[in-house]
Amino acid sequence: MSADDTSSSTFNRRDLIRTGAVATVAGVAGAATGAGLSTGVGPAEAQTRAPAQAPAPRGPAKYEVKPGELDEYYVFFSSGQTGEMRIVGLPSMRELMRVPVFNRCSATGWGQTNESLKVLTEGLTPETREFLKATGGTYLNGDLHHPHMSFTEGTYDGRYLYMNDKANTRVARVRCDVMKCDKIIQLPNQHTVHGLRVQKYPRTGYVFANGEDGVPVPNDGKVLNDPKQYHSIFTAIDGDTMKVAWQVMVDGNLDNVDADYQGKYAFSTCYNSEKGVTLAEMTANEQDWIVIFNLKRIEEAVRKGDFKEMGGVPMIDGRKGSPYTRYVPVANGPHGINTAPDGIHVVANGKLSPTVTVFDVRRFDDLFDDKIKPRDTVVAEPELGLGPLHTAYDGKGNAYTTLFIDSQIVKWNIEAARRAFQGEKVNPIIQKLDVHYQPGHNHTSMGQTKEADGKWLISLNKFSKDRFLNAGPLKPENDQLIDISGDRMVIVHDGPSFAEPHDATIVHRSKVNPLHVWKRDDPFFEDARKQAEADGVKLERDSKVVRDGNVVRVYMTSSAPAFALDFFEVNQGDQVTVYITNVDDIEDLTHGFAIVNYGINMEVAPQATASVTFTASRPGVYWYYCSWFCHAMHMEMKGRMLVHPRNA
Ligand code: CUK
Ligand code: CUA
Repeated sequence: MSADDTSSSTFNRRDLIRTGAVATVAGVAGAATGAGLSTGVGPAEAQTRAPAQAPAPRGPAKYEVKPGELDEYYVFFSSGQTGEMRIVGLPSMRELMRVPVFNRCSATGWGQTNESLKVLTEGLTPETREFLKATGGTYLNGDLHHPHMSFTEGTYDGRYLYMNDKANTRVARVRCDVMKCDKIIQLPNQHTVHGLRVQKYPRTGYVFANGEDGVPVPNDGKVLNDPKQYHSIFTAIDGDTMKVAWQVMVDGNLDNVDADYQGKYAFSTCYNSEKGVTLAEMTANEQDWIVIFNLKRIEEAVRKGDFKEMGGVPMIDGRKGSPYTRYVPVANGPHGINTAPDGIHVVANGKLSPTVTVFDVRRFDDLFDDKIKPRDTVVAEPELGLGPLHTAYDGKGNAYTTLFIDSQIVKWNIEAARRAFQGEKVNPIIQKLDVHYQPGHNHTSMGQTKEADGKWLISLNKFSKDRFLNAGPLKPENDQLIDISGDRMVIVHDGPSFAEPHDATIVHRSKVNPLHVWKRDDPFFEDARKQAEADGVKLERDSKVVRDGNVVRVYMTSSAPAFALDFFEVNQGDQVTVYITNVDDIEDLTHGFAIVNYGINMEVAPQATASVTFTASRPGVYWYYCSWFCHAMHMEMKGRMLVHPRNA
């Protein structure tokens, strides 16, 4: 780090504090609380601040998204252990929607409706189904780390978002036309899935999922401390069918993954070359790897049958020495891995080492043909600072790396790093910016595509400490918005977020075009439609009760401000399914259906059908009501369920 870098970064922190104080004194709401810079800062305040933030010539007005205006970008955020996906507008950083995926959602009924339970259960492994029988058939938690949009020819195509569940080894898909999860699968043979990214070219294609923890294979409880029997698994999923295409058994623990822009390779950071099972063992070596997967060779092996079938999927042996993989040594404990928009460079982030390692993907062909040695694929290894975790790009040859321990983002030039690696006296570091505090992932606008536009960077900081009003010992994270359109990075907004956005994908709004109301023939409620047909019912027209022994189906339309049935009767012990079809087709006219003291609530958006099944185990009168505010008479949108007592 040069003297200039040190001083500019210490200046930044002091300046931010001073800026907050100036804004407060000037009576401008918000700068100190983090909201002001993107909303209400006028020209007078900008002038006051100018001397303090010397090299920041641009006025703050451009960050403002006025009331009624729309953002330029969607950000698809993960939510870590909350288990949902979040949609945020950028640059306003306004949260637009939460999409339940691995979690149970009280507002939408995700995890309770038949439609969502189908998604949540149909892709579980047979062993898990058996295991979950006692607890209702589905997991109630998830740990969603990495949401990534499908690609066509190196850029986003607006079809799907894919994401992983680190907690229960699942991969989910969200349909971008309705922003609902339509598929979840659990990966066999694998123990956790951490890194997830998708094939960029020619299209997605594969969804790559890293198995992080090694477990004995088979994991039958007979082995604890025999490292030779522990294996980590790399999985490629077919993103169209959401079925596992193939798996590769590797040495070490896989962390993060990315793919090239040529459609030939995927590559993962890999730690624990020691094959240890305790922290001391896992970090004993000075060196770990990135593992490169040769997609064409693996596909060929699957065609020719060079695999073992395990858990119903082809398992390829990709351990060291295999023709399907190459292991390139890097410093101990690499974490993020990110392909640059130039289609050439791949950066593996050091984490335990202050360096990042830069690879040139054009050399991977020669590596697999054994014409060069593994380390010959490395073209730069700049020392950036403490705790490099993830790197983003601006499409202009610069990279932005988070430094977890230093609480900074370092902007550096890839070409300069290459020249320095060849011995030239050049410092690739352009600027170090303090962020608040301890950043994990960072992301640039369209930066994971060929269309990186170099306008915005967000830093997903793990700690917020003093940046917001104290809400108790459990604190939010802090997602900071940084303008990178000029020569210097400038923080323009602090945004608190609840546990725990690891990762995000910033997509220009021109790529995404969701529906305003559901289409009646949507596959999401196909089962309901089929059942209704069998019962001689047309969902959007008929409201009636169909009895079949002690199985009862209640069909009901909803149209503001009334349910078509204001009353239905069942018997204690009946298995009841209520199908609600929202026949309103006005944008934003969502109804809900809740039954008091029965623990039931679900959302029914315009033109959708939703259904819920329960046992009418308690007798009495139970009001059901609309739970989504739909009309001036919303409070009156209700009816009664009478459950006749069993022995009456
Ligand atoms: S990981 Cu969390 S900071 Cu799961 Cu992408 Cu790096
Ligand atoms: Cu329907 Cu509120």
